Amino acid sequence: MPRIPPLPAGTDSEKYTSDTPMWHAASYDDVKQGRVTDLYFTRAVEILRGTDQDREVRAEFIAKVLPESWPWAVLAGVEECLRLLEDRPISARGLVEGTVFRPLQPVLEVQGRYTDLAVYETALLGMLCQASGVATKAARFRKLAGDLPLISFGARRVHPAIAPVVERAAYIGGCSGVATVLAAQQLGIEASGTMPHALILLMGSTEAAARAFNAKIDPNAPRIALIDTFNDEKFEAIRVAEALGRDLYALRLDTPASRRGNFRQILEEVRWELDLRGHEHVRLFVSGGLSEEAVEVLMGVADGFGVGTEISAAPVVDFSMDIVEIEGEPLAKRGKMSGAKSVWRCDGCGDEFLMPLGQRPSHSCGGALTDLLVPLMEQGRVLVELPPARLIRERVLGALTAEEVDPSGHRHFAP
Ligand code: PCP
Repeated sequence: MPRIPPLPAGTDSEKYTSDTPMWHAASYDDVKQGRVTDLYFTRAVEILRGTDQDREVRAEFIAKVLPESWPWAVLAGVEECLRLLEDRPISARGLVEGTVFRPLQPVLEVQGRYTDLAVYETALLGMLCQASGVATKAARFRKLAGDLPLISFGARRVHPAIAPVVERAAYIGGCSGVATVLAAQQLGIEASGTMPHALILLMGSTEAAARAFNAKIDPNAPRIALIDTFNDEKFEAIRVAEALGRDLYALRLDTPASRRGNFRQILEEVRWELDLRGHEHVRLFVSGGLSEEAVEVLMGVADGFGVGTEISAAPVVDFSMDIVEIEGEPLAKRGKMSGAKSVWRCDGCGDEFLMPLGQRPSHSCGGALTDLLVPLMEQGRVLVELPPARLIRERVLGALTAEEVDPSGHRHFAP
């Protein structure tokens, strides 16, 4: 067993022994105990603890702007935030996981003695920023792909210790499935996949690999052959379709950029040749460096997408956590609006209103107004059902089809 490099002096060494294999990742206990925190928070606690200045605060999480000028984003990571704060003397209000939100809308507010919550700021932000970015990117691809299969392929772009976190966010955002086995198990779904180029190289031909797949792999697994390894996609498609016949479910084109040219025309040509020969049942899946724009161009000829980097390495949503109230008195730093807030949404017209907590907007479209910031935790006790990712994903899909994400955004500030 290779020895783990010695830890910096002062680390509680009884936790890290040479027979405790670990990556350069934080353990559950490291995060839960607040060890994944920025030093200046521990210093603030050291200065404030036991003094009159250590007071009850409300601090809210807001993104002033969204990446790539997104007009909306999908909130993900809330469950882990609540697990982190559970059993701590902290209360919280917030949007439920999977809610579509907009810039400057509070998504979470924590309340408690400052020194009880300070060391969690780093971890809370990390849990929300990354997961919300991934979920939003997945949702943006879902809107472009309509009801077509959209598989998250991107675990290979992130550290394996957090791959299930990233794939959960991609699934919540609207991906139909995920490629990593562990993530699929945690989500309670079947993992999605086809075949790697390596299999075809070792089997000597795409046809041989497809036949072997058909002979050896679980009969319930869809037969999807990768057809860009050796030869032109058109001729590979015909050969594989004729070899597998009705057993063939789909072909995957992962055509390298050096050969891609007009990818849509390649797909149209393959589609033509397959249909001409009676293989209308064979679907065409695409993957490889797919961007939102690429999916938009391929709609109408592609029957499914595998997206990796664009989703798993999505830009983070730049949330910040800021005090907005101390001992019940509104107070915030320059650039932030002080005081606890409500985010009202009209279920009639979709309009949204940011109001001081306790104030309702005057709105007259006849729809019912709901404050989206709901009590999530009371003194460390979780108050809400934490639904499985499957149900959170359904909430997101519902929002994507509703008015909620139309470009205008319907957002109003209090007068
Ligand atoms: C992999 C897969 C997708 C890539 C990586 C991940 O390609 O087939 O095309 O998607 P992304 O480009 O959106 O990040 P290769 O590694 O070339 O294929 P394989 O692993 O099958 O050899």
